[in-house]
Amino acid sequence: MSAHLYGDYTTPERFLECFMAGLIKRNPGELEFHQAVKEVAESVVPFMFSHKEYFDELILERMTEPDRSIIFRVCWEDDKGKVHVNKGYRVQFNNAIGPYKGGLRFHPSVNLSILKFLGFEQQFKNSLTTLPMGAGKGGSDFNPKDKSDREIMRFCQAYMTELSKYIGEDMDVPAGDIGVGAREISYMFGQYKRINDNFVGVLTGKGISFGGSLIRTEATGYGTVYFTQNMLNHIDDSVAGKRCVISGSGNVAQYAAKKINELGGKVIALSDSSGYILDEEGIDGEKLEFIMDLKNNRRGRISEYAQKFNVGFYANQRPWQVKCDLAFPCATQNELGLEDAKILVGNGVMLVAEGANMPSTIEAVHYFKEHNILFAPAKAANAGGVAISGLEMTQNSMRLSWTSEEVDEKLKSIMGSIHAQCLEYGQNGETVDYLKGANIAGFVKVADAMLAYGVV
Ligand code: NDP
Ligand code: 2IT
Repeated sequence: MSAHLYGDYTTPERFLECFMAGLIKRNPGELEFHQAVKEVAESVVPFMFSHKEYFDELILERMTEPDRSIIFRVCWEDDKGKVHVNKGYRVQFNNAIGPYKGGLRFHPSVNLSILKFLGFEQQFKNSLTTLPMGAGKGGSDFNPKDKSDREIMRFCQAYMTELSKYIGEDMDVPAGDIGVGAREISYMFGQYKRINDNFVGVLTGKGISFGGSLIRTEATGYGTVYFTQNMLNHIDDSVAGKRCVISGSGNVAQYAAKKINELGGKVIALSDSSGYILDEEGIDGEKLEFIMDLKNNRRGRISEYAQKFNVGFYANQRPWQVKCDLAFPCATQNELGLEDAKILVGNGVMLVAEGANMPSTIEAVHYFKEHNILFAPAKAANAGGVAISGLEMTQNSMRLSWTSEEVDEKLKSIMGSIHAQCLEYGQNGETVDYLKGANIAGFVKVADAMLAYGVV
């Protein structure tokens, strides 16, 4: 065995400790990044003990160091002519199995740690989709709240003016994430096209009239519910009749709610960063349409739903205290901690599916495992979004568009294949450890490609 930078091979536990200490030393203060790596390493390190070639070639060390992190200034003017400066980022994590691929997040909390955790996770998620996509993530600490359309447009143009130097349809293909939806992707695509004078699929999540894929908007939420359906079918159960609680009310939450309703489940709670609403009658039909209009067009607060439909609004609280069968954290990272997990389990939750990226803390994930709760980790459950982004790239390259039905069928099939990969690596006697299954299945494909390239 070759000399190892941080290793002590006595036991997987000892190696993990040394490896994490090295990672923390090399990436000081990046708490979210440490957390995301630890969650993967807890599954992958024991697996590597029976696949020593990954140790010898320092594959895990390589997979935890991005290819590059680009940080730049974004300068823009508001409606009053006042100048603002934000930070812009693109972390190009790994292109072993395809062009860098992953979303852009505009939120005041964005920093390098958050984008590195997201880019790191994206490697495994994109690998699981079965499509040829590497991993990246980017964004800005720009806060889109209370900005006019023109301000959003000027910011997106300024951001893309710099980002355009680093992306390309076969090189790096960004998409949406928190604070970046169809409106922002359109402004950015327009700016890229203006700068480069070529019409190529350099972003996904585009409008349908200019190269977007049908079902991309719905894909993450739908995919999360399809994955849930796979897990429930595996134990001869279904979504029908289940009480469901969803956090968030953005893109992922909205379409998770829509699909749950279609499958006969009942969505009783949704939230935003100011609190949650509880509607025991179920949030469906025109009530869900009200939320979509509120959030996507009027850009208002979820409390307006409580006023309009005369139901409870719980300010500054998360919805995990609501008794439910299925819980779908679909807002943001670390929104579900150990105390929340205890309440959910105490109230009889049977399944938790992560629509958001890393919404559960490591302590919450361990607690779910100890209590045999079915747990769908983000990199498997929410992979439908980037999967359909991959299919948008395919359609752009072929210069054709598939129908909604065709794309939806492919989405179902991809989510089924991710489920099968989780079973392959996560079956544990009678039960399935979906986290372990997703981590190892996602790891193996990228790791084998990296091994094949030699030392690069
Ligand atoms: P949106 O911007 O459409 O919606 C985000 C939702 O989460 C809003 O309801 C927002 O509330 C809430 N939220 C955001 N930040 C916080 C916070 N710090 N505390 C509490 N609530 C918060 O984003 P998406 O729906 O696209 O993304 C949601 C999650 O899903 C993210 O984790 C994202 O990374 C993940 N994801 C998204 C994919 C996609 O295709 N869009 C694909 C895979 C994963 P408010 O409006 O009040 O800020
Ligand atoms: O976290 C994610 O997978 C996304 N935000 C979607 C990325 C993409 O390229 O569609």
